[in-house]
Amino acid sequence: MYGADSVNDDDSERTAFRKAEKKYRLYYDHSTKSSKRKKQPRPVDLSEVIDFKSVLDSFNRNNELPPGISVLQRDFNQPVFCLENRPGFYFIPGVLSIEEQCQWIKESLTSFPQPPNRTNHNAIYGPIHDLFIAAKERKVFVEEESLSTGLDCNSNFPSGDVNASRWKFSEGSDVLSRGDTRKSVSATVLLRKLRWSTLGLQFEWSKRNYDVSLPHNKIPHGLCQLAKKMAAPAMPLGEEFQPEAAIVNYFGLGDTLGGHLDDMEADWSKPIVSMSLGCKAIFLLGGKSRQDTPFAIFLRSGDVVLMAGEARECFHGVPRIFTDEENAEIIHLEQQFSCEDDLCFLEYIRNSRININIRQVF
Ligand SMILES: O=C(O)CCC(=O)C(=O)O
Repeated sequence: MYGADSVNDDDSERTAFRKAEKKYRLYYDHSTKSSKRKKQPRPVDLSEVIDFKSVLDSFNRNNELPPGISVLQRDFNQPVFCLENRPGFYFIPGVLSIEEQCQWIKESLTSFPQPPNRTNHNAIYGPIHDLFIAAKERKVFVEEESLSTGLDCNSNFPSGDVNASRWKFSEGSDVLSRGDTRKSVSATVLLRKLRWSTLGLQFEWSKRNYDVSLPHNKIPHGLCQLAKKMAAPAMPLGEEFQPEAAIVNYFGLGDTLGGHLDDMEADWSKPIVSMSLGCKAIFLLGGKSRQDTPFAIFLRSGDVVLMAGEARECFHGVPRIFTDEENAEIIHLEQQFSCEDDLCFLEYIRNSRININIRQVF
């Protein structure tokens, strides 16, 4: 599902969804003007991308909506837009306050990847504590020699965590000065390669289901409250959303989320609540077949998407994030994260996007 590298060209145009992914993903042109080859992002035609920020502006100004877009007639404190051809898909532009965006960016980097929550790094390194702090302190993750032989890895750790505890953060200078031959990786690289963490009930990617036997903490109360509020427009009348699991996706420049369905939850009448934080992205919302031409939609920091009912059967993915100043649209975050203590968050989010999607599993 995840990818940061090239699409196999033979496959790339096999379906309408693939074709759209190829159209929007980041490619580089190599300029040979100077002796040094310089990578330039290939320009992409964004004229067909639906921009719900503009839709909201014109709706607020003169009550007008473009063809194919309607507004949900339900009590919510701001307009909720729907795509007439994709029932069950809802878009709430810019609904998260700047303070909420900053809070959840911070949590996504500090507390959400903490064990027992799992991340994509578990399978290789075991549980990692305090990765963000280690990256801030320029630490290096080192494989401990003393434990690397004769350890019955399988006995101590849950599945997928077989290498746990063999790795430890060290001061970067210690490792370098000793001409150390142990395997090592800088915390900064690990942070850049953090692609997901899971909250609440833990999702087992290899089996594509929730493994309720895995140790887990409840989703934090504040996030539950926010998700319940955001889910309300898409909930069956009189019912309240029960957040039980969440996946946090982390995107750096060139990272993509390939077209997929979220079909592992029991009751599709309940929405997935999906929040965007950080750099702007393109979201592709296809149909029930990969052959259906997807809608391309901008996602900005503070936007919330709800997918319920029939929309749960629609392929979707993220082929592109924008990190350049003009397109990333994170000036408000730059202002909010300007104090000394927050610069580490700013450094990360300037080149990244975070998505938190919250689910009711049962
Ligand atoms: O990053 C996004 O906005 C979409 C995330 C998503 O589709 C997923 O995690 O299933």
